[in-house]
Amino acid sequence: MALSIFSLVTGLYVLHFSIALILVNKEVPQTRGMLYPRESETREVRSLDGIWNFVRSDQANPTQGVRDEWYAKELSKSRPTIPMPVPASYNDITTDNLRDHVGTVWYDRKFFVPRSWSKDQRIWLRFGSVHYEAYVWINGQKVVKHEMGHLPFEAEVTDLLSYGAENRITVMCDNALIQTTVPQGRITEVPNDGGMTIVQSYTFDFFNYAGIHRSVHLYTTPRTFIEEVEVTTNLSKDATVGEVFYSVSVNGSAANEADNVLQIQANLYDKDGILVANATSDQKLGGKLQVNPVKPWWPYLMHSEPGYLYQLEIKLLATNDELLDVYRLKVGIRTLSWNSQQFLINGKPVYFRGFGRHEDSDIRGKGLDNALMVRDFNLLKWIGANAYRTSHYPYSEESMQFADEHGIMIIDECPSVDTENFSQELLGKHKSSLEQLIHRDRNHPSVVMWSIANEPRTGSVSADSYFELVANFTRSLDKTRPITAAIAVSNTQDKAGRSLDIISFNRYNAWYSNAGRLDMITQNVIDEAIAWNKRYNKPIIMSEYGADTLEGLHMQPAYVWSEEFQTEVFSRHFKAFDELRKKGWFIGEFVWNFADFKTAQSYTRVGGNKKGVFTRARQPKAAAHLLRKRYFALGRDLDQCSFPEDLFTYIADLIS
Ligand code: BDP
Repeated sequence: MALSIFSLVTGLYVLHFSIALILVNKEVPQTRGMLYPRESETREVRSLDGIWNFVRSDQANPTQGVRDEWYAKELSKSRPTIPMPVPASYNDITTDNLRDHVGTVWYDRKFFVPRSWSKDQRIWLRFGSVHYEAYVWINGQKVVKHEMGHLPFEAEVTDLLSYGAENRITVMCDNALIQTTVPQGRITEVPNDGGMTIVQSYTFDFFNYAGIHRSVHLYTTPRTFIEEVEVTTNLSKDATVGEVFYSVSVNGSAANEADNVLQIQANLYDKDGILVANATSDQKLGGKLQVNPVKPWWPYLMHSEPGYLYQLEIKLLATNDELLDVYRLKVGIRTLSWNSQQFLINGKPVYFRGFGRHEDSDIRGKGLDNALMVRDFNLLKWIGANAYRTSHYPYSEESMQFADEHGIMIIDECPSVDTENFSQELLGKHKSSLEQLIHRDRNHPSVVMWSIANEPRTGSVSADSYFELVANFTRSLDKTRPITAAIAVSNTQDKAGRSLDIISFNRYNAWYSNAGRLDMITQNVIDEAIAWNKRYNKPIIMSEYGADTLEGLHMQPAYVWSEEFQTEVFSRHFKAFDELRKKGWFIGEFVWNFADFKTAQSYTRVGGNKKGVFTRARQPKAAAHLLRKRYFALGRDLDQCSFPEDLFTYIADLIS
C-alpha cells in the first residue's frame, strides 16, 4: 500500500516535472505602434464605420471564399449581400438565424481616398477589434491577418491605396473557437435533421458574439513618425510633486539616418491648458517631466477631484527644428503599491467596491456603442462603485479613456476564460493576449491590476507551471501593476495562487452551492476568504458573487430568482465583507454582474444570465438601491465622501 502511494506521488511528480519541461517560455510576437488614432496638425483620421456589405459562408464550406477569391472583386459579384452595421456583432441583426452561425463571414465596403493623402505621408488601417480572427484585403491585396478578439490591430496600406479614387476593403471574420484559441471552445460535427451539422460549444456562459466589434479607421502619419509612447508616473512621498517618465519610439527613414538626430519635445498641460512642465531630449527619445505642485489621479469618491488628467504633447523634431510629428495623450499621475495585506494608490489603502461586467446589449451584442457606454458610467457613478473588472476580455479603448476621466479603477482581464487542457500552443496565445493587452492599456491610469484569467482550471497539475510562466511573462512586461486571476477551484486544490500578487475568488453561495439557503452565505464567505489568505498570505478580493434575478418577480419570504432573494443574497455577503474588512487583508467586493447579459442557450438560463444589478436595458433592479446605499456608506466610512441627497428616501421624522 505504502509503495503504491509512493509510486503515485512519484508518478505525479514526474508528470509535473515533465509538464514543466514541455511548457517552455517561447518568445511571443511583439506588438508595434497602434497608438489610438488621434488627429493633430500632422495627422488625419477618417472613420470607415457605417453600413458594410455582408455575406455568410456556407457552414460546411468555410474556406470557399478564400479558394474562390471573393476578395478579388466586390462581394456582391460572388454572393448576394445583406447590409451589416459596423461596429456591431452580426448575430442579432437579422431575422433569420445568423445568431448561431459557426465559421467565416465576409464584409466589404468602398471608400474614397483624397488626392491630398498621396503626398509624402503614410496611411494606416486600424481595427479596434474583430472577433475572433480577421483577414483583411485592400483592393484585392492581402493586408493583415489577426487572431484574438477584443484587441486592436493595424497595418500600413500606403502602397495599396488608389489616391483620388475609390478603394475597396474586404474582411473575412472567423468566429470558431477551438482548444488552442483564447478563449477555448470546441467544434463538433453532429447529426441533425438535414444530415450533419457543425456545432460550436464552450464552457463559459456569455454568448460568443462575433463580427467587426469596434471602429475601423484610416489615419495618416508623416513618413517619420511617433510610433509608440510609453508613460509611467511617480509621486513624492507627500504627494506634492509628480513625475512623468516618457519614452518614445520613432519609425521612418529619418530615424535611421545617423546625421539626422531627432529630438523629442514633451509638453505637459493641465486641465485648463496651462503648460506645467516641458523638456527637450536630444539623442535618447525619452525623459522626465516634473510637476510641482501636482494634482494626482484619484479614484471616484476617494477625492473631491477624481480622475484628474494632464495632456502630454509629444513633438518629434528634426535637428533643424523642423516639426515632423505631433501626438497627444492624456496622463494621470499616480502611484500603485501592494504588499501581503494591502493595495495602495498614492500611498492610501484602496477598498474596491465594484462589478464584474460584460460588453453586451440588445441588438448590437458586443459592438461599440457610445450611448450605452456613457449610460453605464452614469450608473456606475450613481451606485457609488469605484471599480470594475473587464470580465472576461479587454473592453473598448474608448471605455478605458472614459474610466481614466471618471476615476473608475479597472482590473484589466485578458480573454482567457475557463482555461484548461494546457498546451504549449495555448500558452503562446495566452501570453500573446496579455502582450497585446498590456501594450494597448499600459498608459491608462485607471488600469490598476492585470487579471491573467477567469476561472482557470487551476486544480490540475499542469496549471502550476503554466500559470507561473503566464504570471512571470506578465510581470516582465509591466512591473508597476499587481497580477491577479479570478479563481473558482477550492483553495486546497488551487495551484496558481502562488504566482499571483492578489488572490481573487469567485463563489456563488446560495446559488450554485446550497441554492436558496440564505443562512449558508455569511460564514462560508468568511471561512473561504480566511482560508485563501492563510494559504497564500496575500490580499484577497471576492471577485464574483450573486444570484439570477428576474426583474419584476417578487416573493416574500425570499425565493430563488426573485428580487427579494437577490437583495438578501447581497445583504448576507455584506455582513461577511464587513467582518473580513476588520482583518486588514480583505481589499474588495465585486458583484456579479453589472447588467443582465446574453448567454448561449441552456436550460439554466431564461433569456440569458440574469445576475445583473441592472437589467439588460440598464434599469435598476431592487437590489441596486441596496447596493448603492452600501457603496456610498463604504465611501463615507473609508474615503470621507459625502452622500448623494437622494440616497435615503424620507420615511418619518422618527427615523434618521
Ligand atoms: C462564474 C463565471 C461567470 C458566469 C457566472 C454565472 O465566472 O462568467 O457568468 O459564473 O454562472 O463562474 O453566473
